[in-house]
Amino acid sequence: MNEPETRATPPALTLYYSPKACSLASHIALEASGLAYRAVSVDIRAGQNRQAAYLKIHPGGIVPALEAGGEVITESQAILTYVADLAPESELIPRPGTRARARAHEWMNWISSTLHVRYRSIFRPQTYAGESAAAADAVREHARLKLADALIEIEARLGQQPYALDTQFSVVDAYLFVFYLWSHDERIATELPQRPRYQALAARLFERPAVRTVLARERAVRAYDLPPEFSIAIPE
Ligand SMILES: N[C@@H](CCC(=O)N[C@@H](CS)C(=O)NCC(=O)O)C(=O)O
Repeated sequence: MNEPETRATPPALTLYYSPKACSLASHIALEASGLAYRAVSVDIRAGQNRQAAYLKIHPGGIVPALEAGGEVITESQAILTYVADLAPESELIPRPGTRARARAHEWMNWISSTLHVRYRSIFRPQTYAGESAAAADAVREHARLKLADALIEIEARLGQQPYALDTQFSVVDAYLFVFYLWSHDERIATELPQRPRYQALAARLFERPAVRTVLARERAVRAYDLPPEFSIAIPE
């Protein structure tokens, strides 16, 4: 377990995902890595994540989970980093010990702890508000404002470079892609700030074969909507 693993000695990999959930990032990373893996859908909307079979894999009933060599790894940032490190020639994350690597973790940690939380507060305010409907409304309303701030921050952080980490596509882009899709969810119900850099990034990612393969696979399980600018080109 403590020896570094590489593509030469990869463990058997199984990703548990739900269509259009945050697990989409791990799904794209695995596809982009070129590693052999199995993808198993655990549809949250159908409640499959709360069934005994899945709770044996992840007692919290959360996706993503990655089974790797008999162990289960959870948390998107951990899975994304592990998958990228397993296939170093895919250059999905900068090498350890570099500032670029620190930037990758800076992005991923912010996405997990801030960006994702804002969406969750809108989509499932009861996570933070408990049973009270009034508290849920307050959480949702506040999160809408905070989501707008986060999108403005993403625009600023993206700068002029083609990808989140400058010129190299990475797992950070896969992670950002998920939340670009989520920014088109009708439950947000308020106008969000313009996000041209984020949109350009998402359009660039949408052209990548790994992204298209994964979207087609997930949408065959549950045909989720894509932002209007993407819907035409997706192969069914
Ligand atoms: N911090 C976790 C969050 C994972 C998470 O929130 N997963 C959601 C889907 S996006 C989930 O499985 N929700 C099911 C539930 O809460 O019942 C990560 O980044 O992997």
